[in-house]
Amino acid sequence: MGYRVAVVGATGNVGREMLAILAEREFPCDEIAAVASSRSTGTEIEYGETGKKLKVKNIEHFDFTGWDIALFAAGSEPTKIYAPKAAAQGCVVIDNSSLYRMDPDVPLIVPEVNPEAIDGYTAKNIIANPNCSTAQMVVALKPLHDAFGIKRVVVSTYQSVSGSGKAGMDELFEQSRAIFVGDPVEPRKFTKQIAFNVIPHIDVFLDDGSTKEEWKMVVETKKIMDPKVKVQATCVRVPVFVGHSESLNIEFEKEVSAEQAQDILREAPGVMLVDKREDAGYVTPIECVGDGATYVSRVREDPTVENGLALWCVSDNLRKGAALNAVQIAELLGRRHLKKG
Ligand code: 11C
Repeated sequence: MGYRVAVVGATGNVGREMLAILAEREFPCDEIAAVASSRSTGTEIEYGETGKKLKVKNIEHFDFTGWDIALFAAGSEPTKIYAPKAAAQGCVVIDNSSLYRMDPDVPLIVPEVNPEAIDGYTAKNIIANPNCSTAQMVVALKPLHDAFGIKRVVVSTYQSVSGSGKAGMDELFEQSRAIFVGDPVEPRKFTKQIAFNVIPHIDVFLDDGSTKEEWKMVVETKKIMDPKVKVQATCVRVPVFVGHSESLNIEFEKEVSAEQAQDILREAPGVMLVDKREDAGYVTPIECVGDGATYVSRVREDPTVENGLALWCVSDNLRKGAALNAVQIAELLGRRHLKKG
């Protein structure tokens, strides 16, 4: 006996990945529904590579009663309306938007980092999935925090355009083509030209001069891992289709060597250490597309601070950063709470 699972926002980048990952990981589904806005109603969408096609249902008329789990990848506005409705109808919502992440009654979960926090989901029947740049960072940081105690992290991100949805991917493609054929380049989704450029601006500006993406990395890391850890982030959009990269400088309470950190990371859940200190002995975003791991490379001591380390971390932002983490949460929920069979 399996679960009845609805994927809401099934036609978007993350929704499609959710369906693919549910199929790939053979999540025990008795029934699966692809749900989206009225624009997509009636279209067909593939359920992974199973050959099975799902007819997209209209969220406006979808009744969540009797459904066990709804994976939401619908953005904040529709989520605001339909996630509480689903939760009230008895379906546990696992939400990929930023709407509920900082709600004290909603657990914010990365299964490798804070699985036990999921037990608080009953307060609202909602569980939040973190921002993609936070998820991969905390997977890499947690084993090091457990061993050496992190005081402060300085992170600079190199975030792919898929983080801003299909429109961002289309814009990078169109601008690259336009530049090659000599057509004019018009920024639409991004504030400046993204092709052959980098943009130090993701999400809106806040009063202190940081951006909301940077703020998310700070507050989400504290909620998931440890409120005492200080984080300073600079988030940058780069002309890469899929895969977010991060350069991290970490200060620890305890003395740490690069070798000790490598040994810990080699065994850490969700981490893949690729760190050969030779040409191509590190990971780039292209190599992690379609994979679930958080790759860590370039681990080295940072002699400019006491007990400092620097490292490079890369992951598929649509997978560990979104869809995979959501499915892992569903698996965790099944193991700890919604047992079947
Ligand atoms: C980006 N990290 O790369 C964002 C996308 O809060 O879930 C995900 C935004 C979020 O643009």
